[in-house]
Amino acid sequence: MKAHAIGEAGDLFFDLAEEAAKRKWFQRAIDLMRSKPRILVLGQSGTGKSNVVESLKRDLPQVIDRMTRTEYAKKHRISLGKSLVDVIEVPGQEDHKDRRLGAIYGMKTGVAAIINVVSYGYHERKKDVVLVGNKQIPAVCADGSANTDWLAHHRMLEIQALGEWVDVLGDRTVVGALVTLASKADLWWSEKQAEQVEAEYTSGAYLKGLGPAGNLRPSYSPYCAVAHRFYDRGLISPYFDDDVRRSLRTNFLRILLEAIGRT
Ligand SMILES: Nc1nc2c(ncn2[C@@H]2O[C@H](COP(=O)(O)OP(=O)(O)OP(=O)(O)O)[C@@H](O)[C@H]2O)c(=O)[nH]1
Ligand SMILES: [Mg+2]
Repeated sequence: MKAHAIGEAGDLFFDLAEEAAKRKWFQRAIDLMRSKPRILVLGQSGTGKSNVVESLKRDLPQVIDRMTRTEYAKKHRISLGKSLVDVIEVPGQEDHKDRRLGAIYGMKTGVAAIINVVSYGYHERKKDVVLVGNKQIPAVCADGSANTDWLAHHRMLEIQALGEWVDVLGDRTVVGALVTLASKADLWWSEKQAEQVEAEYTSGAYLKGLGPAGNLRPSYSPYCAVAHRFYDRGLISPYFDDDVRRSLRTNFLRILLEAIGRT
């Protein structure tokens, strides 16, 4: 072959390679723009939603400071297994009810799954005292144990919060599945307590509070996003360690992938 013919063949090869690369990038850009399965993360302020979302991005996220609350609904594009998904978290604070309802009512169709984050009442928010009636209830007792009145009050708020969305989203044509995620297992983990927490979220007042959302193939998963002392001074369960955290994470990711049909 003459030198100039070799040169032309070479140019053609490079043109084709360049074209293929362009198309690949173009396809990738289209794939990225195309809408992804949406996962909506709900739950009261301080249950641990944002830390759960961060733990979907990396195995061990930083503990979010309790003064850093989510102010607006946020979308995160995250790799889950082999899929990209859009995870939308809502602000849980009472003051942000309008913003939260805006995000909930905006979900007219196509929510692959809801993750409702609860934490057995271990809500850690800006204040560490709550006024119930005329009684001041601190979160943590002097001996480092969590105050049972604080826990009971916040469990009641978790059930109340269901009322904001179950009538709108408790519809199988809108939402594919519901996972109740009982986070902060590092604070409450033990064999006996794990049974108690599971019963709390699979029966009784919580199940009743789900109302129509009981049709969303509800599943339950205990979880821990980060190990952290309650209000920096509470006790961590002596039965909890990093092996437990990892196995809960693996189990939750399996349940979530199953829920969105991506196993
Ligand atoms: N022990 C423990 N603490 C956690 C865990 N996840 C979060 N926390 C703590 O709980 C606090 C609240 O968690 P966030 O994820 O910010 O709560 P949120 O539900 O996003 O709250 P809003 O943004 O107000 O709606 C954090 O500041 C952490 O201190 C967990 O898995 N275990
Ligand atoms: Mg948040």
